[in-house]
Amino acid sequence: MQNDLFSPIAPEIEELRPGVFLFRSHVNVEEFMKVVTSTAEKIPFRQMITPGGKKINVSVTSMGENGWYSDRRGYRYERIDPITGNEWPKMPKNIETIISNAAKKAGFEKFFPDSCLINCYKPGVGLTAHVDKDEIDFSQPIVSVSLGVSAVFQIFGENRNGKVMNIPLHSGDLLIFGGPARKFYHGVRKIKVQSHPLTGNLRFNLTFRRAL
Ligand code: MD6
Ligand code: FE
Repeated sequence: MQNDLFSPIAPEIEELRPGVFLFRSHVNVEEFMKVVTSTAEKIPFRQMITPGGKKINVSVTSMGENGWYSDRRGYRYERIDPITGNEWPKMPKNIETIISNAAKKAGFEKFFPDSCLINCYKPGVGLTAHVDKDEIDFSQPIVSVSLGVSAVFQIFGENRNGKVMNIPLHSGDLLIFGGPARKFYHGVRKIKVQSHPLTGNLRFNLTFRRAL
């Protein structure tokens, strides 16, 4: 389809920089929020501790075969939640399909996530610059879905003092982080006080990963 300056239709997918693809308003927010709620009913959101002993501001839970976990012993993926002793809730097949299909459109043909980390942000909470490096295969992307109030996602590049690219993320947006960007520093600015009909003043972010 033609898509020039005068086209009234926004492109479905935008490549913001090599390896970073944005799909605006791509997912059904109610459908994804139901999955967040049912996951949190089984494994409640909690603040984890970094290996250095600091409490992480963002609250997290997980679904899928493996859940991301952090404490004094390090960052890692666990099959069983160390706190509840339970398996992480299953990743619904329809959700996995939506994610794999989006990855395919960005050129990642065989992305089958085995983990989804769910972040919960209250107003004033952000995420400092980091690289996700607890996964085994960096040729696999990370696919993220934003729900609730808006945020500013920041990409710094190969080191954390690189020139920052600010990307506003709204409810329903899907972002793919792969290729050369997979090892780029990125973070989330402190969330402002806002309101969303389904989440109140909260933002949720789901990151689908191939961990192991
Ligand atoms: C967030 N996202 O948007 C945090 N990491 O709340 C991430 O840290 C992230 O969105 C890797 C790939 C995509 C992401
Ligand atoms: Fe990240």
